[in-house]
Amino acid sequence: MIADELRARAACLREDIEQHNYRYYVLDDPLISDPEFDRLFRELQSLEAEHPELLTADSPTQRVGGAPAAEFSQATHRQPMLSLNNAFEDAEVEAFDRRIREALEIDAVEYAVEPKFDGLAISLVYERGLLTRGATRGDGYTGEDVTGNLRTVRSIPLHLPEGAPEVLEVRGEVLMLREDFEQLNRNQQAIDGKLFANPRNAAAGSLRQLDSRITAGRKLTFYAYGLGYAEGLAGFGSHSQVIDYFKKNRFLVAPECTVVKGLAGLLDYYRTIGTARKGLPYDIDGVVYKVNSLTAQQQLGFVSRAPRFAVAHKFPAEEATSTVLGIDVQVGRTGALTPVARLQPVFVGGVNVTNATLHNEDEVRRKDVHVGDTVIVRRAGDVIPEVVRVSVPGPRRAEDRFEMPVRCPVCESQVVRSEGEAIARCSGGLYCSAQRKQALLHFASRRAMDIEGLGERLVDQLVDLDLVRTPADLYALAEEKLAALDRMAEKSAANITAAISKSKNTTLARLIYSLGIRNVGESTARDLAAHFGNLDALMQAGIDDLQQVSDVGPVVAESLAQFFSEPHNREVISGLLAAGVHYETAAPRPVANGAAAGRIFVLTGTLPGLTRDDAKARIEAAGGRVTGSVSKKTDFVVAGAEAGSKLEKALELGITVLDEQGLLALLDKND
Ligand code: 5U1
Repeated sequence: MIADELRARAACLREDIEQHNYRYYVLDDPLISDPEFDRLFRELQSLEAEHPELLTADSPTQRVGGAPAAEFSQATHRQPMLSLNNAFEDAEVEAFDRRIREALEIDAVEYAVEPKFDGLAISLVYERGLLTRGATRGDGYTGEDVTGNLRTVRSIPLHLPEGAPEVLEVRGEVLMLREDFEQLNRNQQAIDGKLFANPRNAAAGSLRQLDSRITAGRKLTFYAYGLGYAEGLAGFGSHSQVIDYFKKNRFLVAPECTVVKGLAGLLDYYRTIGTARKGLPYDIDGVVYKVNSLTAQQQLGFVSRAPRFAVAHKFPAEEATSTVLGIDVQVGRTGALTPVARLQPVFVGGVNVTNATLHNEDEVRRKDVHVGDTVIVRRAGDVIPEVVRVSVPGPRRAEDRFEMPVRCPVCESQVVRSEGEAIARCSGGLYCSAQRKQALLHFASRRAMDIEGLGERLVDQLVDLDLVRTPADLYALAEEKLAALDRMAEKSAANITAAISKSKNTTLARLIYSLGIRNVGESTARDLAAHFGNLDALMQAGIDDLQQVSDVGPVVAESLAQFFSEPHNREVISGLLAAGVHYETAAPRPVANGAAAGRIFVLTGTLPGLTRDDAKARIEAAGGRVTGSVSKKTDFVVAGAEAGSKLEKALELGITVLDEQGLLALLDKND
């Protein structure tokens, strides 16, 4: 066949295979048998192997995964991925509906209703119809770029049909169907591999694989439920029209999505789905109600980072019965002492529970929990399991009664419970090693300074051996010291030192959050960073200045002022800055501005319409980098006619190969 015919055949095969994928994975209505499908797939594979210039980023052959990545890069969402407010009781749903009716001044509201998946929220960006980025939700503003992994998910279209808008961001959930989860665990068992506690953990573990070939071997499914950033998209009148548009564009949408009228419609839907829940192919933890009219959604807007036009009506958390073996006291980051019931292990809410919180001393008394009692334990989603109530009292000997210790069980400092407060606290501050450990773990956590590998076991040793007292000490840790610790070796020590060093480059919001200031969570840290722009200004701000920041009231302002007035805290901050910790104030350049941004390209062969210099200039203008040789770090190889060994190497390493068209499609948004 001559070149044009081969190109046409490859295009035809790509389209056919994707159509069959769609019939199989989305419609559950295959048109051809598995062997017939395999034949088409193999024909495309061998065509691409013989003529690598025919390989495109959206070829279904790319769904098998590529070379392992060293790490995921960050992906900034052009429109934040918000979370939903929750409702647990009918009365809360009633209040939601009332607020909407009053705000819109109408008698009955039309709602789009759908199941609330227990999976992972995902954003998919299509540029001119080509899937260019898939990212996790992360903190709602910045997630992880997991495009390579998401390409392996068969129900995610790699490109959209003709007439796609300039940019389309589709949001939804990646999950593992129950039957795929059970099959995965059977396979894992057969190879003595790790078993997953529930489909959600299995989906999360599969999506966060640096080696997309592993993800490809796990059966994940994507359900679309919302629109994110879009350019050149025809206006929709309602959410249900958006859902229809997704279906037309080959996305999988929950068949339970529908439209109902008024409060009665909502509550009816909740009960219907609640009854059907056990028989659904996926885990859900509630249902979602959205005002159907998009104009009304806009009018209603948002309140403190959640849409006012939508709510998640959650199912009651799962409960189980267990026995209290003991009541321990845990010391938290701020010194709070929490009584925790040690339990006979029990499987609840998808995990094995061995500890459940009793919150505080008053709660222990109110629930009248003693060692030896049989209790009801509850676990909902990612929330810490809790003891709900006693179901059968135990023998209740004198020693079975819980007493809050008068001295901290870790550092023996005095325990103080201020008047009117429910929480008893260790007064040891950072003298208390438990508080120091928690502060370090918080500092290193993913949403804070994101120091991979600095987990509980290592922090315990670092603090117990007095190698680290404050977060600033982490930056002075010698690799040999780390390597000498229990369960550490040269390689792991080098990885940790590298992760610590990498964390020096951060954002102001993360740095503020990492300090662990009481009452300052992630979103407050972000607001403070945006308002003050630098740490000095924040540290010098008075109570009134602080309260100028949105959502900062007297309590948060007081916590901040108190934290920064403490010489010890100022010292830690100076230590961090002196160690080279520095921050970017502005949010990083949005990746959506360029699928090529930050990516490494290698050019090989002659492109039909671009000189090598042109191609290089365009890639660089889009924020990409062109290097001379192919390695594991290469993101794309752009291959033209008579491409040589670089192409072979790319195929060997599983790197995405683009032809000129593919490159231009990728770069187009940056022109
Ligand atoms: N099913 C569904 N889940 N979920 C989550 N729909 C849905 N919509 C969401 C979220 C966070 O957000 C939009 C209402 C903005």
